[in-house]
Amino acid sequence: MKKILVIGAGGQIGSELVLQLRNRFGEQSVVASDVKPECPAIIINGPYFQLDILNKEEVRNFIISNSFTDVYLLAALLSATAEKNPDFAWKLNMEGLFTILDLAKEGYLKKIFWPSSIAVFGPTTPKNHTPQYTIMEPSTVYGISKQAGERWCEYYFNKFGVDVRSIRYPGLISYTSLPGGGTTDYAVDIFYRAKKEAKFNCFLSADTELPMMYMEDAIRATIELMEAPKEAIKIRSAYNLSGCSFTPSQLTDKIVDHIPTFEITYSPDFRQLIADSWPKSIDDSHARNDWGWKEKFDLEKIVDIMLENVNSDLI
Ligand code: NAD
Ligand code: AKB
Repeated sequence: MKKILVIGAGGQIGSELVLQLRNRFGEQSVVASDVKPECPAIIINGPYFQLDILNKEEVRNFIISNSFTDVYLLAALLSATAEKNPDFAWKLNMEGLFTILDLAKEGYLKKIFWPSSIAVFGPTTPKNHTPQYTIMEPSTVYGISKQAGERWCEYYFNKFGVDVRSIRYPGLISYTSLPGGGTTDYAVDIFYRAKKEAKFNCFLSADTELPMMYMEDAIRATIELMEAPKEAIKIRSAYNLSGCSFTPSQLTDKIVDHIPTFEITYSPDFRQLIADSWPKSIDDSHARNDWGWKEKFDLEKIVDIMLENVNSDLI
């Protein structure tokens, strides 16, 4: 019997992942947890527990006493927030991973999902169709933590047989909860502003191309990777994954098709440097070959769905 714990379940990915996991494995089999005291409204259909991943003893006791089989570890500081608090970002992003990897090493967990990011790449990485295996010299604390995490995941698999799986997510776009402090957040914020006041001041420049993905694709990829047979998973660091790539200016053109009065202005800030260090597009042929990945949402579909569904009262 599968018993799943999602840590960091109150965030942009976690809230949607919990719902999909509950659809698939049953409401009572998927426990959501987060450092937030209140269960976010979107996931009140099943069990919720307030859990701080940095409280190692409590996390260990909770996982062991409840006989969880699978953990999805999502708690982290994202790129922009991490640059403002590098010491804490390193602590949060790394310590929690070791707590969970060690539980699996000791035989208390069967499977772990831990997300990586396109932030593992850096300014010296080839920018177009960035390969799975290439130069990786991340220049942000977030990227350094994700790259180190990938190395440790692969190490725990090789050395101790820990079944840990990971994806280098691109920027994720969704409307159910607001994003949590990343460099790609502009591609979510823009829809709220477009709907609310038909204008948006973008913190990246007009021609900053970045890899992006619609959340439904990302959640499907995550569950497909976790459900794939063990032998199919050839990469134990993290898989490159691609949805679509676009610039703020290309995104604006598509929004204008729906809201002709929409106007964008540009005031690049510290996040521009982060974005400039990341790939423009990703080669995800390993994910396609190993476990059959294929995206469903292109830029046009994303814009249609987002404009129809964002609730601009939230901002
Ligand atoms: P988010 O910031 O929206 O959510 C993170 C959640 O973790 C929040 O609900 C927060 O309350 C919780 N959290 C923070 N500290 C905690 C602690 N000490 N204990 C327990 N929970 C804690 O982030 P997200 O966008 O959902 O990202 C989840 C993971 O996916 C992160 O590891 C992130 O690096 C990765 N990722 C996200 C994206 C993206 O575009 N959203 C892209 C690449 C990788
Ligand atoms: C961020 O911008 O920090 C995240 C990511 C791509 O990891 N969305």
